[in-house]
Amino acid sequence: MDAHRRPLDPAFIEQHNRQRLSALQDEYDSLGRALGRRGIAIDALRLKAAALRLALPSWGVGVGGTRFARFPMAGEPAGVQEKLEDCAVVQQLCRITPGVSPHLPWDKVGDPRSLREQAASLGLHFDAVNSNTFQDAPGQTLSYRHGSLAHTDPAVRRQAIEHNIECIRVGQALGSKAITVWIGDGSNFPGQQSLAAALDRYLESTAQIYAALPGDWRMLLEHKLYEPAFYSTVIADWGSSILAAQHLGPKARCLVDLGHHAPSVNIEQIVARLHRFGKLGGFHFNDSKYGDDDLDSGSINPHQLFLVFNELVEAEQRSPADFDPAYMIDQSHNITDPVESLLSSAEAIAGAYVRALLVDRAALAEYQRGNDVMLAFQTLRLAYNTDVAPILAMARCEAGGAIGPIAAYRETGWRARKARERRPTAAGAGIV
Ligand code: RM4
Ligand code: MN
Ligand code: MN
Repeated sequence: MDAHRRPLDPAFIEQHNRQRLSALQDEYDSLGRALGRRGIAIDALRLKAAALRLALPSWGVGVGGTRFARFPMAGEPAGVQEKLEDCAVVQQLCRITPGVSPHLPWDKVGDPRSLREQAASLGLHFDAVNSNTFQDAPGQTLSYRHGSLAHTDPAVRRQAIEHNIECIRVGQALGSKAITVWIGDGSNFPGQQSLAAALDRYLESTAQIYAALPGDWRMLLEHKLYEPAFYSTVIADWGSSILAAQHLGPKARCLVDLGHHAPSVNIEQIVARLHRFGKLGGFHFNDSKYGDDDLDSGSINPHQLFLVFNELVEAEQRSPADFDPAYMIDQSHNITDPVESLLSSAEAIAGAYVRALLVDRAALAEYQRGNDVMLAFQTLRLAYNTDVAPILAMARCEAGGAIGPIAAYRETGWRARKARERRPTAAGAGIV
């Protein structure tokens, strides 16, 4: 790999780390002794933290907006090439995000193979490709106003199916191994559509996409409760999702976007259920207070994120052979610098994972067997209350990332430099 194409100078990160390493070592050693007294080897945790992989959303490095406004930021990326550069900055600083999940047609280019090479030269690769039939692309023949894969008109369905098949072909050229299908189809008024027939049409369309999957590919079905449809959504919940995935076949799995559930739904239980039936395909990590807010991971409910990872760690230990969910971030950064939000989110997700690894599973199982409610709860509490920041920082530093990723990013002056170099964009890369 030609390291010279990396956007940040590694010597700069080394310099940043040199000033912080002795304090970090001190904190790491102290935590190591404390964990040692609990029978936990800190070095094994550090290696696990270093091996975690989270794909970045290509649309997440652009500045997003709401349906009221978008406030562009000087220096934000305009096209997919610039988006990759910003993803590479995130990866250089945190070292657990080498994958980028592209969105088509937003990231459409004439030659996907050269885009793949560009990504490789930046130290990146492509993860699951996302199809988009929730809006009309410029020049598109038929409109998705009344739906796409579940539309009443077979010609619209065909167009949406063909778009998904094209996404698979582009994804193959990019080196992806999965397609994520989220549709906006649904209804805004009672009586607007037959709830039963809409699902039938969806199943028929997705079966045709499924048939075009290469042998080693997965199709990730993403459910969402509401929006843009406000009365009913065709794949509204994990129940519809798992039924569809079972109907389609073994390559179809369910994708859990943390923001796509009703408030207070027990998402960790959904995770356990999906895994139990071999249908846990992956995640879109983000956080939410009210709905599909696409806020930074762990910013609103870090405990829920921990509980999700608690199920994942348990699932992996129970059946390691069939455990391989894809982890992706899906966020919209409306008022922060997206690079900083992604760094903060990667840290929060990795932190939830390492805390979940701290849970004494044997003790927990024993307390559960004996119905010792309080000590079972305290087993989780002890893990959750442990500050694992030194483990994450040490893992990052060893991998060539920054001990303090956001501080280091600020020191680089990346955004100010890009504000001088990049053309101001009316249409940015984020979602509105
Ligand atoms: C949706 C869903 C999809 C994402 C779009 C942009 O709400 O989360 O995963 O591709 O937003
Ligand atoms: Mn999503
Ligand atoms: Mn969403």
